[in-house]
Amino acid sequence: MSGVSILGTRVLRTEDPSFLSTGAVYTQDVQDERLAGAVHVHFVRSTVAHARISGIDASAARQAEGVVAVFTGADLHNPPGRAAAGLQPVRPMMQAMNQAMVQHLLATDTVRFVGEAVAAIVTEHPYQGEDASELLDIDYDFLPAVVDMNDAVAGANGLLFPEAGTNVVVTFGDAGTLDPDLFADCEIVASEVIQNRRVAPAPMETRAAAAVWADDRLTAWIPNQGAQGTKRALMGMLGLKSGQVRIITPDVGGAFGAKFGVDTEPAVVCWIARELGRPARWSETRMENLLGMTHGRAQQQKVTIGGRRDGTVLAYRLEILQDSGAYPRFGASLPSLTILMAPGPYRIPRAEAIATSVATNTTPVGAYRGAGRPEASAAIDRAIDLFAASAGVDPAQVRRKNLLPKFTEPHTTTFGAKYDSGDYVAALEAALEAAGYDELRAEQKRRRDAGATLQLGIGLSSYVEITGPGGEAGGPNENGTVEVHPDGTATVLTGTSPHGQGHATVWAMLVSDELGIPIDKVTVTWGDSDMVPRGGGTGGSRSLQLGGAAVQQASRELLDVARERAGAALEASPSDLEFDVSRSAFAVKGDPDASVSLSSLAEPERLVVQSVFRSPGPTFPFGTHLAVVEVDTETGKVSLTRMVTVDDAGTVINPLLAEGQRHGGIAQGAAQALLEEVVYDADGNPLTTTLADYPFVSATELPSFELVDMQTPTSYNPLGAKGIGEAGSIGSTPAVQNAVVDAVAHLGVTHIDMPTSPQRVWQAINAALAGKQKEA
Ligand code: MCN
Repeated sequence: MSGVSILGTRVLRTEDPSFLSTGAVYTQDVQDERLAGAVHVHFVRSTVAHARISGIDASAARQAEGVVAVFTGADLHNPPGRAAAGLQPVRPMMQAMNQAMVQHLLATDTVRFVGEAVAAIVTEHPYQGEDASELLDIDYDFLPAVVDMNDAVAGANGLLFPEAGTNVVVTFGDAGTLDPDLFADCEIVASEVIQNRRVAPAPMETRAAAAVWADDRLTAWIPNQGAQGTKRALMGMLGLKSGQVRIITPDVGGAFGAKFGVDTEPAVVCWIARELGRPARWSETRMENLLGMTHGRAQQQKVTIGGRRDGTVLAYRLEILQDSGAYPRFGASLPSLTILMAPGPYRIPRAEAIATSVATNTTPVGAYRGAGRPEASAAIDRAIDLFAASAGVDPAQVRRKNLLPKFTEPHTTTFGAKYDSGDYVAALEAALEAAGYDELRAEQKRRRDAGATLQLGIGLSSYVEITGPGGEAGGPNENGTVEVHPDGTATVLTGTSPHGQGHATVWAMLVSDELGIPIDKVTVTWGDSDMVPRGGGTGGSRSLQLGGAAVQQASRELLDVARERAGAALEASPSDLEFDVSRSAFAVKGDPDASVSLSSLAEPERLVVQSVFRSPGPTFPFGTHLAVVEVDTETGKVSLTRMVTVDDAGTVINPLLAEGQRHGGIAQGAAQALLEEVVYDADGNPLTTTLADYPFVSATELPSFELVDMQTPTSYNPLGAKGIGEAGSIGSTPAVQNAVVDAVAHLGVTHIDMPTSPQRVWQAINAALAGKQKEA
């Protein structure tokens, strides 16, 4: 017996009342008595992109007010006069990557990017470290900086790691195997080198750590996306055993992929706490965050696309150069995902993709919302528009013609991705209809004919992406534990780790839906490696389809256990009982008065079940984004006026949260197309080190988004849900970029690189007009 399901309804976030009243407790705010008397760590960071450290004189800094200690890379890795502390440098994550490219916890003999931590000053009070850092004398012997990815491949300005013998971190695929005849039968071939710029994740909460040791055991509070993965990474750096580490995840003020695992700074803070026998804390400034936290994207992409004059695409090639930054982190591996998703939702008979990741003297590159898939989408959807322009066919028509037709059984691409279900044409048509595509084109024509200053651009992107990938052998999986208590409340332990996604609300909805316990009586716990020792954390938009499914499964299995107990309590056969969700009670079929409440079955023995949900594979959400922009042809200024999106993530469990995720993703994706870019000068000096220089998007630059609902369930989990956390950032970037190019295409512009700043747009218009004049 069940009442009306709470699933699919717009339940307000249960997290919000405390966020809006008492406030969040970020790592910086943690008031734990174990942290009383903590010292404060300040990192002294390299001011040069590439240099050998010829000497560090810390004597004056050590005398400065409040200074407890000063540590350098040598103190950590080669302590003079005593055995090394067992600290491990960070090695590249994939075996195939050049293993000589190691990162020490503090730079030892060489600095490789501006912002690299060189020394740690430990003080009694915060801010004393910054003052003392003025007295720390670091001598650098400058080396040429490798800033441009193309220079890095060629080894033009030297090598970051001479012992590696190359700046190439890893290659995916082999240029030698590319088919010289790939485009042989194509009537039209279009090609362009496009820049998917480096961007900064810029979460509101910057990085931080707090650490204390007791009985040779570390407890560390670190903002992260998965305590278990953070623990593993920290154990590796500090040479610790599992039983020696407890990670606690306080509230996390945004992460966007960049708080997965752990950076070197928290490891140093943990080491310092042990070394000094005192708790230690660290939190960074915004400038340090922009310098030191991993950046995202940073791909140069050569796209070549060919086909028939009627708009049929026959062949596509993507050649990627990935900037890994100074040390190979997650970003170096991301081209593999870009390659996997290279053809997107299109049916392209012949497609090839290869990639090279290179080290440069810049901040390391990591995951950033979408991680590898927005790059694939940006490449193919820009290519589709280049092709449409060359063929003289409307870009919507080219998409319609080349999208894979609807499928309900998994479809395997030439790159080995197994798309679970999709209806890409329906998503395109829904977006076109919602936007009023034909009227928009008519309005565009009117403005073109009138030679208006403000031209209209319409841009499309049809995407498919992958969520919930990976997992150990046996497929992507996650665990969930549900316990019902005698007082009628329930607790949930989850291996996911929300930082804005609202799992506390949705996991409670799932429990409530199965067990009939009101959501305000369900407490969801995560992010403490002692309480939840196993878990894959939150990333790759995996949480609902794996972690949520595990919570639902655990609830169902708990009911099985409870049914046996209820049978004994009611002296009835368990099969003669039905569970009445509306009363949260078992009753004998046909005799509702003979009943026993679920909570009363939770004693004397605990009523608790842990379950692991395993999916047959990742799922593939899809959709179409349509952007409308106005471009001022005299100044190059772009205004994004409409953003119409269809984002199909299967069955939606909480539309309010799913829409919120779409909003955030669309904003970030549009921002990449319009504004955001981390910039370095030729010597590797970062020019975007404050939020005044780094044009972080805000509501003023964005229209109200027009979200169209579409839900094509997946069969890969009982919820029918795919991921929605990143989709917004995947479709929006190419849609907006395509719209900007479209607005000025009639002037002869064929491509404008991101971000489409007024300067770039103005230059593109002028270059196109000058070209036309020359032709004339
Ligand atoms: N949801 C739903 N129905 C669906 C899919 C999802 O109701 N079919 C709900 C889920 O219950 C959950 C939310 O939408 O509350 C997102 O779920 P999911 O798509 O499973 O994604 P994750 O929870 O795994 O979130 C990860 C994703 C990633 S990878 C990044 S990066 C990202 C993002 O989420 N970073 C964020 N969203 C963010 N939002 C905030 N506020 N801050 C970040 O750092």
